[in-house]
Amino acid sequence: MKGYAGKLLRVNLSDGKISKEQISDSLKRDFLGGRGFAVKLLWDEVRNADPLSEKNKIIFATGPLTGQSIPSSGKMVIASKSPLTGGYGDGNIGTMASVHLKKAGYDVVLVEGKSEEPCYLLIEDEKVGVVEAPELWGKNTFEAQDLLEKKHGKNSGILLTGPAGENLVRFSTVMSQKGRAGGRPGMGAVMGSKKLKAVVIKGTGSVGNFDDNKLKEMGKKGYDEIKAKGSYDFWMKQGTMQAFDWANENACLPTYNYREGVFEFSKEMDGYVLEKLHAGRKGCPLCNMQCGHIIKDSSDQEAELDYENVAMLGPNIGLGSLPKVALLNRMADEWGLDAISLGSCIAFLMEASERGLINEKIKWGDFEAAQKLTVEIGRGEGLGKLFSHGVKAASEAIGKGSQKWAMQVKGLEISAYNCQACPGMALAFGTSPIGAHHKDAWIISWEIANDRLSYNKPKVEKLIEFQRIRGGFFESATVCRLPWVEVSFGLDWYPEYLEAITGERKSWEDIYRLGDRIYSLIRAFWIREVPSFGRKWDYPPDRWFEEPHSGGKMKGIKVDRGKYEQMLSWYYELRGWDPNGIPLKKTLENLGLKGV
Ligand code: PTT
Ligand code: SF4
Repeated sequence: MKGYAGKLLRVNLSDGKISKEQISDSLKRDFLGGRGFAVKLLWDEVRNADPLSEKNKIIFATGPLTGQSIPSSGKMVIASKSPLTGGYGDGNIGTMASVHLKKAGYDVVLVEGKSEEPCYLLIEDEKVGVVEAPELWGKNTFEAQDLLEKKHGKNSGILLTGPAGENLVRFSTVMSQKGRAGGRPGMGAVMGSKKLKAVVIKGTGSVGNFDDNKLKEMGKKGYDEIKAKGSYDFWMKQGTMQAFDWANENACLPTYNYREGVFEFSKEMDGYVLEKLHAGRKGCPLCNMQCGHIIKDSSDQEAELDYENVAMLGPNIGLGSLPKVALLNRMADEWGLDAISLGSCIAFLMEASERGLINEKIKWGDFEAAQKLTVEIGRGEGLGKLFSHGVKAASEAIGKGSQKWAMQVKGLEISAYNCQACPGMALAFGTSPIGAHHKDAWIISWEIANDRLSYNKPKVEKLIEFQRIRGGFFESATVCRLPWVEVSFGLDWYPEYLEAITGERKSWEDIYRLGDRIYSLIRAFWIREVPSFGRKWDYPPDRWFEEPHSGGKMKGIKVDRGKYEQMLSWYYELRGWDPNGIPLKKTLENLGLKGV
């Protein structure tokens, strides 16, 4: 099939063996790419493995749309068995590495085994090698990026783990280009456990498409359409930070460890403040709506900001200064820590201190304490040791009912939307296949605009539709979803692009089925790998059921547990899973997953 490089590069760090394998047309048809390839490979090859042992594997996977001259296509999926959750984990990162990988002749890199010494993987077209790299070990991701760029060229594609990943912090992420981050559920720690500091890719070839002329023409039309959208100018001014004001106005901004949805200092740090402090823009390759906004942080260094990071390291920890938040964000990037999980851990600590559950006195908004804790988490030392396995493990260690306000699902810290008054989004977090990430179903804006407080079946159907498009299609295609989400770029472009690239027409029905196949296989992976897995893993924390907001326009509202139960049951029914969330045999067979 056209549009793919057609090869998987397998690198075993234990014995140094490197091989190149053909990717079959049936794998391409049934799983498309990116997340689809990743879950199939993990299902087939990673069974009962300790995520930080040599038995685990890490996968870097592109899809047919990756690296093409179409809008925002510089993305790849990084996936592994997660050391944070124990189940399927992945993340999506925009980086030159995705573009180079396909040019080098590979759709997927699979790294297995474990190196004795720090190393990096160097891929230069056909030439592939493992390079010893003691000098890189211990370097932060900005320093390591500079060193590798100096050696291999500024334009190389570089994926890195930071010192936090080296120290096996369970929510360490993979970084690229000093500001792109992907793999929230500990993909950085999997690299660290393999002593794999980086993957450096330089490709010079090209992938043959079915109809290059048509693709070129449609790609240009796509870029033009994006620029002509009414929402484009505002997006270019604020990027994802446009969500900040909206979240505060709609009382869903995570504030004081998700106790509240409105922050009293929001006007000091919203998208308009960002506009004033704006010092530059960054982003992924092949994108004409780049969303990385740079400001000078409180130490006068450049830092890149996104809504999630600002909300989690700002209101959620009670800190109302954008330059200070930017500094914490930069530290997270340098250490290679996921900024969402970091914000959740700091907030949990502050609340634990307020409640007298720990000896240390740390007040809400204490910037110095937040910096100190970030370093301690990155090192896995002091108080940081308590948090280096994430907020779920920290709350289990502290006990005393603190699990109720450890803001996570399946072990992954919740991203930046407070859901006491958004039951559909609460279910989206509950059923996200990697733990509480918004990426699979950001139903919240639809919910607030249409049907906020109801718990009905059409809402559950809408949630599944989002999961099919976002978690199924965009993650396996693999391209950025923000053109569609943020400036209403037409979804119908994508089957057209796919056809020009691969030569095969896929209807939306086919695409939804692909998404369902991927979801059921991810579910099967969790069931196989986590013995206690089942319905109880699909609930948000008790805080959302028990503690209503104390102020704001959603004052007094919380999630109704009985009605949530009903929505969850509808969700399973619609997916063809049993009441415990286990896919039925006939569902698996219908999806072509016989034998799973
Ligand atoms: C993503 C998660 C997000 S989602 C954000 S901000 W967001 C946080 N960013 C972090 C960061 O930065 N530094 C850091 N140390 N940790 C961070 N953790 C958080 O990670 C990102 C964009 C964004 S910005 C979003 S919504 C969209 N996500 C996409 C997706 O998931 N799939 C897809 N097909 N397209 C997407 N487009 C957008 O990409 P994770 P990136 Mg990221 C500094 O990976 O693990 O899913 O975590 O990739 O290249 O940085 O682009 O308001
Ligand atoms: Fe990357 Fe942002 Fe562009 Fe998406 S919109 S491709 S995340 S820069």
